[in-house]
Amino acid sequence: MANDLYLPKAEHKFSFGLWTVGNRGRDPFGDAVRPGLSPVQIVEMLGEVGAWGVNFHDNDLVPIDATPQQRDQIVRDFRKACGENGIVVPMATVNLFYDPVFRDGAFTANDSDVRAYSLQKTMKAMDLGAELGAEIFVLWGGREGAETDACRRPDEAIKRFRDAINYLCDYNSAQGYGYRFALEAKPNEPRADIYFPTTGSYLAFIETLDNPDMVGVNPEVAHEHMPGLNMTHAVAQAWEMGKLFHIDLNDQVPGRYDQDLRFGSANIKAAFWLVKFLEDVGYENPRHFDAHAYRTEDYEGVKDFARGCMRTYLILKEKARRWNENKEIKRILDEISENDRKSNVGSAGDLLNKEFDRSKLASMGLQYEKLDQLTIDILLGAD
Ligand SMILES: [Mn+2]
Repeated sequence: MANDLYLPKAEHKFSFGLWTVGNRGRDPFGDAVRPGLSPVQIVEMLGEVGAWGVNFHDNDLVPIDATPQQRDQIVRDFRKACGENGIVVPMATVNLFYDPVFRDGAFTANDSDVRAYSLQKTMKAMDLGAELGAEIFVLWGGREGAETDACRRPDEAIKRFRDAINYLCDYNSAQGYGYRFALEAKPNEPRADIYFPTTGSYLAFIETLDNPDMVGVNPEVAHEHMPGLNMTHAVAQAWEMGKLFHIDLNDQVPGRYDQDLRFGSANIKAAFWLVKFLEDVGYENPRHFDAHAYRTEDYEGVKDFARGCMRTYLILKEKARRWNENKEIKRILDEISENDRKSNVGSAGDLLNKEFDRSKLASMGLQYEKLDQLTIDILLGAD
């Protein structure tokens, strides 16, 4: 059956955070619309919809004020539920944004006690993740920013952030956890401006760390689309540098507040190029959906949302296969690659003496209109 193509399987490595399907629909203007689900209930739901993995912030799983005994009981129950539902824990992260203590940032806060507490909280979150088998540790610095640059020099914030990541890399080595850290950029929200606003900012920063090999990025569709950037280009740069350790899939209309929409639901063409890229290059790390259901949905609607994320990915994967096998597209791509092979730059002396026919080079149509329409035909099912 053709529709089997669109059923999620473990090999697809589809994961959801506890905070995604567990999202209760709170927004800045309204309270929760759905009852809370326990981590065990969420794992049961993920098993039911066919997901492969579950991720968590420390406090999604263990409340910030839990006793050590409560923590251990929660971990036991959660581990059991994962086992019973065939769900793995590929990634863990730390919440350094919700508690009021982080109002001025975590690793970049002006108060050194806040910075030290943030490191301690992160190390404990790393312990928790390692206990449950996580191999990737995501860091999203939601509060690492400013409303006014009067508060600190931004280069000081960058230095503090570097010190924190170096410290955590040392802890990772000392404990033998073998985590790969994945830094997640966002330009703004909840702060007016967040440091390291784009994936490219982090890719440059990583090279300045003591252990750059231990650190990569976690690009998120919504975070690149908010300022109108091209997610696939950010992902491609990370991939080409060997830094695409994790990915957050969702959707977002550019220029709006942080929407975290179901994957592919707003910009189907952008989602297509992203899936095609990931599949063409053979990306094998988790495919994490960092999104949540509309505020209008009940429990069943949340499952529709989760199934929809995975189904859209798999439909687009099949569309990418059709794109790669389309004869007309292949013919145009062959012509493009012929043009790619015409010139060999050679030595500087040879190149300086070579004559180019500029007007001829500029006169030939490149057929990108046709290529794009063939893409649209495939996406709309008219191929
Ligand atoms: Mn995210």
